[in-house]
Amino acid sequence: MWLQQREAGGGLRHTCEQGDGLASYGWLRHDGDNFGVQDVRDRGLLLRTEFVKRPGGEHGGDWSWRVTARPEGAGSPASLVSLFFYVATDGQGTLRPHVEDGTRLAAVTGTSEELGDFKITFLRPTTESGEDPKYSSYHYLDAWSPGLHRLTDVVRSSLSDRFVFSPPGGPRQRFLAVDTFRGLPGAAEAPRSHLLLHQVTLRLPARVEVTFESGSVRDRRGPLVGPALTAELARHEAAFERRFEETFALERKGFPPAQRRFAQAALSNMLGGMGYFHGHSLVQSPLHEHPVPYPESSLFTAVPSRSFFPRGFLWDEGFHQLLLARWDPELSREVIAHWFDLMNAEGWIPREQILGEEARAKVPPEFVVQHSETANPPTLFLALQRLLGTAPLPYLRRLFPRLRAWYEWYNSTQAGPLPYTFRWRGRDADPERFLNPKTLASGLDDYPRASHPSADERHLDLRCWMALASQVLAEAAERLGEPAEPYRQMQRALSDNELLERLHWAEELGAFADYGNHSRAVGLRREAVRAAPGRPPPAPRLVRVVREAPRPRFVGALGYVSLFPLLLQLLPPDSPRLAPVLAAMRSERQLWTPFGLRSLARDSPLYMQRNTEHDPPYWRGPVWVNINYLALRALHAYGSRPGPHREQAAELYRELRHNLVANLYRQYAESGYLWEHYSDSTGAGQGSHPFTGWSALVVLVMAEDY
Ligand code: 6A9
Repeated sequence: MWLQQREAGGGLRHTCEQGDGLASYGWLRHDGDNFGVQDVRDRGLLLRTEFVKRPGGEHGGDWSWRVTARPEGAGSPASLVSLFFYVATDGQGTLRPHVEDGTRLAAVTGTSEELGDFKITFLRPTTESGEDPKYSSYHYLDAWSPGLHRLTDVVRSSLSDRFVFSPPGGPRQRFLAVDTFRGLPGAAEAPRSHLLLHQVTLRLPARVEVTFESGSVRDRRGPLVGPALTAELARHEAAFERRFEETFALERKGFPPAQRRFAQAALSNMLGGMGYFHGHSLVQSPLHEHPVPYPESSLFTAVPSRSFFPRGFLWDEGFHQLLLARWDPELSREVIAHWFDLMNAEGWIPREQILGEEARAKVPPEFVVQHSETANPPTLFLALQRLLGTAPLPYLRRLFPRLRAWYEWYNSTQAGPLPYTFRWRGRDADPERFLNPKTLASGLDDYPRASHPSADERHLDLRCWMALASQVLAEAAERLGEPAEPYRQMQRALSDNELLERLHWAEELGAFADYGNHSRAVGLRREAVRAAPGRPPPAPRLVRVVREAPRPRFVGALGYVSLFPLLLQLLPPDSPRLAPVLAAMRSERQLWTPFGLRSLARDSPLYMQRNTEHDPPYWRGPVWVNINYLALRALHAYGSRPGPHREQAAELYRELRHNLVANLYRQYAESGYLWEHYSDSTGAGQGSHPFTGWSALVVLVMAEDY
């Protein structure tokens, strides 16, 4: 945690929150294992945090952190800053403080189940170069918290402004420091976390180092601090640069240094954002009246956004692993194994993983419950496809029964009304409340589907995902010598273009489409809401009006869903449908923008329409990187296979790649972030940020690694 001691009092920061408006923050380099460098830019203060791990012993070895704080931009030099370093237990383990001179927490010794015995040492601060000691004030806190999710409150409620910073010969300044802990306001919760916190207060610039030494490491070569730490950081830095170039070859491809740093930051944030979560999901199943807690489980996973969505999302993860599988296939296999271990007895994996108190603290209650009939695209098959060739057979053998169970779950629970059709379950139940009831299961939330949800729907994207799943299952079965024919047979049926056309080609739209009970004339009408007595009238409510009766027909929406037969490469290179699909992609009236492919055609009825007064358009226009990645991957393939559209696909590929990369880089350079999605009219980043989940696939696009 840190605090800029300003005359006005300053604000304590623990985590970087999107709403705080920080100029930027994130990992610049991170190898996912032993090394990372991160910058946090907070209103005139630049914090650089660096760590190195040194493996050894039986508990993961030693590590050291270095924090360098300096003023930046409009920040005033020599301003007073506090850095807080803490250690806390999480339900088990013990901690013992070692205090010097009454207020300086010099070290913490302790033990825990996972770490065994350890010692954490807080070194005395130095100047930025590390050469000279730096005058500082020290305070410490020894407190109990109901859990890790309340630590900020514990510290904030312990701050007092009765302290005065008075360096010899320098100006005096009042400041905030931790004082005695008097308990948290509100209902008493049982203590679960023992917290020991070390506060250092000093003038900028400065540097502080912290070491963690594991009790089971023998023959330590001396502490990992000062010049030794500098040398280790430099060694890891050079190794990272080499490995990055060996893996992605961006320098060889001619990307200038600034763009390479952008790509490194994208990868590093995905790696550095990975988390190890533990807890249980809350699940609503048709068997129970109320949601029930699932058994506790652990999940090692990447996340879409470190600050805004710091938890696992099923279909996001398949995209994350496309990138991570290139950087570190073993890490990727481990993550995928964790995900498959979350499967229930029926073969279902919950879509959003909100495990533990810390994760739950970030989610509004209405989003916590997962529904056991709701799917999410099986993108883990995309990642597996990439890993199949090199995955060790024993790993595949253990995974295979789960792959089969998952596949069968989709086949049996998401089946459509006709043979070889599929339907997402769990669309919004109350259609009258929405312009078009959402389909969260598909991952494309508000992308237009049939206006009146029914059992007669056929969803094209799910059908294409199942073709991919069948193919990957067949390949896995073949590698293991298991019967592959049922999967091959399914793959053939799902990629039979004649059948695909009959089920999903909408002649009137000139595109592939969903089918269902659909009205072409649906709108939202403003309806005044009566004011409560003595209150100002609330904003008008939007209610849905249906001006044309729905009937079974193709859904008149052209967008990402229409592209799926191309995206997952189910169209043969000589398909007569390739021409109209490519034309829709390249048309500026439809999907083409200078920033990437937009999610819904500009001439589509629901283009950029709100779904309710509270729901702005999401997958109804903006440019999303995951689908653009799939498009590039497909265009790259069509552009390198003989066929009548080879040249056109190759040309589209070059232009689209250029547009996507140029815009993501420009937005990053201007705003300091990668974003959840991008405006199709200006290219500006939108939604959650930093979003270094699938938006980080830009690295693979730069590398042309599909
Ligand atoms: C809302 C907000 C403080 C929505 O990237 C994760 C998912 C995607 O899987 C999905 O395709 N995102 C996309 O349409 C974000 C979903 C966030 C839902 C939770 C809570 C409060 O946060």
